[in-house]
Parts: sequence; structure tokens; C-alpha cells
Amino acid sequence: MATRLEAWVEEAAQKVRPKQVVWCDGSESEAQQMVERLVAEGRTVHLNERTYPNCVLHRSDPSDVARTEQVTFICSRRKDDAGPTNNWMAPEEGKQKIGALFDGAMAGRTMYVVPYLMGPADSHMTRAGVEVTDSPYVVVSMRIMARIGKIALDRIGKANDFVPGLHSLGDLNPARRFVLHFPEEKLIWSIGSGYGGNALLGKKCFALRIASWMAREQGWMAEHMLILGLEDPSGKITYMAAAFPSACGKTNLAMMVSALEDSGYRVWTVGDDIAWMQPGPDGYLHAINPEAGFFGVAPGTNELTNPNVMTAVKRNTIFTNVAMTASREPWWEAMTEEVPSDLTDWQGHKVSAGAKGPAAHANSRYTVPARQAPRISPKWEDLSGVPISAFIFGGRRARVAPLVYESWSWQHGVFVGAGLASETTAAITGEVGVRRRDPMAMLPFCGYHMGDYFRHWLEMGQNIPHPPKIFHVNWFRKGSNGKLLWPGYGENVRVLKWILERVNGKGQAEETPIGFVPTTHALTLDGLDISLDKMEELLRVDAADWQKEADEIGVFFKKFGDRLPPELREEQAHLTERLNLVTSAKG
Ligand code: GTP
Ligand code: SPV
Ligand code: MN
Repeated sequence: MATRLEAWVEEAAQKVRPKQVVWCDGSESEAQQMVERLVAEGRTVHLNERTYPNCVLHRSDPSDVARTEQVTFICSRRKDDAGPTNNWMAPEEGKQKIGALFDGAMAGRTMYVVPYLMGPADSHMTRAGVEVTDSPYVVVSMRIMARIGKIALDRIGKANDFVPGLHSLGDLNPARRFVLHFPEEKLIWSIGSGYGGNALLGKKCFALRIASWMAREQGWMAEHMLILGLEDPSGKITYMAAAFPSACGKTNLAMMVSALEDSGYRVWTVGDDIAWMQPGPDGYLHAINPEAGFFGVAPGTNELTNPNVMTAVKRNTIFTNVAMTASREPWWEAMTEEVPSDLTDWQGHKVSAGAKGPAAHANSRYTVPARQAPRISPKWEDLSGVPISAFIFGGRRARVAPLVYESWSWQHGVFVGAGLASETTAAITGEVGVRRRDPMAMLPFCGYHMGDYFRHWLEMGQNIPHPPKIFHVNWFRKGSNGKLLWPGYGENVRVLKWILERVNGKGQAEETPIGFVPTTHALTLDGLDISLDKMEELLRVDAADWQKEADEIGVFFKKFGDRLPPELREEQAHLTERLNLVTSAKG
């Protein structure tokens, strides 16, 4: 009798009718073959073998360069379970309408079967998936981003438990692009895109949308969070997880070279995008990184902002939509101070003198094995995960949000996360720079009703004897001249150090209506040239601005109707009360 896996692959093949089916084993030779196929297709080139060994540059279809939220759907049986922040399609309608697009979609093409694991092979927190795809680019990317092949088949064989994902490039027409999730069936269907989170189904589709649903059912958490370890001068490492929306600095924070290395503060990388967490026997929340690679934003990365990334991507890396120099090396905006002459842009055209627009796409990326990170944590594949002492929420806020503040309690911290907002970036198609509320940085990734998600967060707090302390950061506050006030990148360790001190019951702080904010001298600023005025501006909590913020959060919360936990409504009211007190005291 066929196993569930064989039966599902057979069923998929009957629908998409490929000329052949290839089961991927994840070997190096298979990857090389796949790359040669890509090169033959004409959208992929080898890079300089001497300076960037085993690296390629892939140019995606110009209409297919970022996640597309408008065509991403949760197909839960009941519309209500998808909630007001997700697109919803009835499961039967999805099966029918998108099924028609899948009919014969792989005619004349090869269907690759990619069994994969999210998480280290033997961890109890790990889950398996199988993606079938007609894109060799997806196969080579999945090989970096997840653990694929035999290692996954072994686990699936034992438990017969996996999340199936059907993917086809289709005709790449944006009008026929869809990413569907069937949470009750734990099934993913994606067609019409070959890009990142739309096509590498282990990442956002499984590890966040489907996994968030599973996590609520099973009492754990699937979050859009980096995981890092901060080593202090005594050698002790404290783990933190941080949720920032897409292209707001997760990879850079997780992979930073600390500006305080000389005084003994180092950052160790565990994960850069996703955390799966559950309470451990020690009473702490334990986190694993379900991924095995980093799909990082290239522009802005350079030897000053992030030397660790620059080192990591020097070999075995897939670059997508970056520019290329005359010596076949990758290039992107801000990689070097001077723009090289004789560049080829992300679409493969020669850049002419005085050309407008960036040479690399703003959402161009590198795909690199995690183990190549120079400061990869020795515990990054620890089977029981690392104990998390702090959660950090953050976003791009040109105004209002101070550099860092600390919540009073788990419940207040959940409110801070639920009210998170950020200015949109190039990681998603649509307008850039528009402020939107993005609770826990999960707005595009929560696979169910967000009111229920907030409830799940509140309940998790009850089940963790030592819950992480919850903080909020903002590296992106601007001064009246429109310039960023904070240098960011490796200097962000100064904020992590304060967070560590607060976790340990130290660190100077002042109580404000929004939470604890560092006193002007509480952050270690040695070696950093920053004026007292700037620090004051960075840490300032303006009651009038925050009143508007609180009102906006209140309006946002109304969306969730009676599924909004009353605790959050109360927190919003308390914030308003505290702001009123300050205003009337001043007035
Ligand atoms: P996704 O992979 O889309 O989830 O993004 P991410 O959250 O991992 O963001 P990433 O670290 O890739 O940073 C996105 C962009 O923000 C890049 O262009 C970075 O150079 C820039 N960036 C990251 N950290 C900082 C910072 O501390 N300050 C400033 N000014 N820019 C930053
Ligand atoms: C994000 O947008 O959050 C990403 C890129 O990490 S993608 O994998 O395309 O979703
Ligand atoms: Mn990232």
C-alpha cells in the first residue's frame, strides 16, 4: 500500500501532469545539476569563482520580486477563523478556482519532490514538510533554508506526519498568482510566483501561517522573531528573541558585530526570522530556529554595517536580484561607498551613466547557509532550544517611539506587541513608507483570527513560570532635520546591554506613561559620538504624540470585535489614563 506521502505526490502529479517526477535527496551533486539547469534557463549566472566560490546570481521575473499579501489567503472552513486581518477564501472555492490553475501546470516540466524538516533532525519541536515544485531555484533555495532529503524522509517515514505544499511557477502572471493555506488540512498551495516567501513554502507559509495555527492547538508559539545570544564579560549568554516587521532589521540584529566587543559583549546568532517556542522543564520559554539558512536583504549591507554578513555570503550563496560588477561580483546599493562603473543591474541590463533607480532591487536578497555565519551560536541546533529571557518588539517609526522601553508585565508587553506599528518596506509589493499596525510583526503571517492570537499570547504567559520580559525598540527615529538619530547596526548592542541589565534587575530607568525608558546616562555610550541632545530626543516620550498613538491603537483593536481579549482593551484604557495624568499635571 502506498504511504500517505506517496499517495499525495501521486495525486499532485496527476493534477499538474509533469513530464517527470524527481525526488530530491539534497546532495551536493544534485544541487550542482539544478544550478546548471538554472543557468541553461537563462535567468541565473555563476559569479566570480575565485572571490565568490559556488555562488550564483538569479534574476527573478521583474513582476515577481517580493511577497504578495493581496493574493495570500487563509482558507479556513469558517471565515471568522481567518479573522479581519487575513484574506479569506472558502476551501472548496480555493480548491476549485486555484485547482483549475494547477491543472496541467507542469506540462513539459519536471516536478521536484522536496521533503524537508523545519528544525534540527531530532528535536521534539521539529516538524516535517514536503514541497513539490517545478522551480529548480526553489529546490536549491530550500536546500539552504531547510534540512532536505533523506534526513526528512526518515522522519516522515516514522511518523507519517508532514505538511504538504504544492508549488508551481504557473505562467508567472501576477493575475494568476495565489498563495493559499488550508489550516485544518495543514496544506499549502502556491502558484504563479517563484519568489521567497511566496515559493519557499517551509518559510512563511508553513513555519508561520500553518505553524501558528498548530501552535495554538498544541500550546506553543510560532513567531516572526530572530533569536540571539548576548554574551556578557563573564561569559554568560542570555538569549533574546525579537519581532520586527519585514525588512526592519531582524537579520542585521541577529548577525551583528557588536560595537562593545572590546568590553566583552558579543552577539551570537541563533536565528534571523522565525522562532518556534515552548515552555521547557526549567520554566523558561525555549526557542528553536526552524530554518537552516538566512534569506537576507542585501541593500544596506556592507563591511561597516554588517561584516559578519559580508563574510558569510562569500561562498555557497544564492544572490537574487542584486547587481553585478564587471568582475562578476555581486553588488547592491551601499555595499561600497563608490558605485562601481560598468555595472549590470538586477534585470541584467548594463547600467548607463546617469541612470536613475537602484542597480540592485530594493528587496534583493542573499540566501546563505546559517552555519556560515561567523558568529553562529554553538547552540543554534540545540534540540531543546535556547531559554529566552527577553522579547523585543520593534519597527520603523520616524517619530513617536523612543529608542527603547520596557513593559511592566507580560500582559502589558502583549499590549505593546499587539499595538506594534511600522512603516512599510520593499519586502512586500505595494507602497513603501506607509505606517501600518503590524501586531507582533505577524500581520501577514498569523494563520488565524488575530483576536484569538492575542488570547493565545495571554494564556501562554500563564504557562511560563519565567516568562521573557518584554521590550520595544526603534532604531529609526528621525530628528527635525529628517535624519536618523541613532547609528544602528553594531551600535544596537548598547540597547541590548541595557535590556540585559533590566532582565537582571539592574539598569537605570525612568517610569513614563508607556513603560520604563532608560535615563539619559543609562546606556553605555563609550566610543560613540552622540550628543546629549540627540539622546534626549531618542528617549523622549511625548504625551500628545502618544495620545494619538493610543487612540489609533484603540481604533485598530475595534477590528477584532468581541474576539479582542478585554485585557488588551484595559491596557489601552490604562495607557490613555496615564497619559492624561501627565498632560493635566503639565497643563
Ligand atoms: P526580512 O528578512 O524581510 O524579514 O527583514 P529583516 O527584518 O531581517 O531586516 P534586515 O536586517 O534585512 O534589514 C532590512 C534593511 O534595514 C536593510 O537594508 C538593512 O541595512 C536596514 N537595517 C537593519 N538594521 C538597521 C539599523 O539598525 N539601522 C538602520 N538605519 N538600518 C538598518
Ligand atoms: C519577509 O518578507 O519577511 C521575508 C522575505 O523574510 S520573504 O521570505 O519573501 O517573506
Ligand atoms: Mn531577514
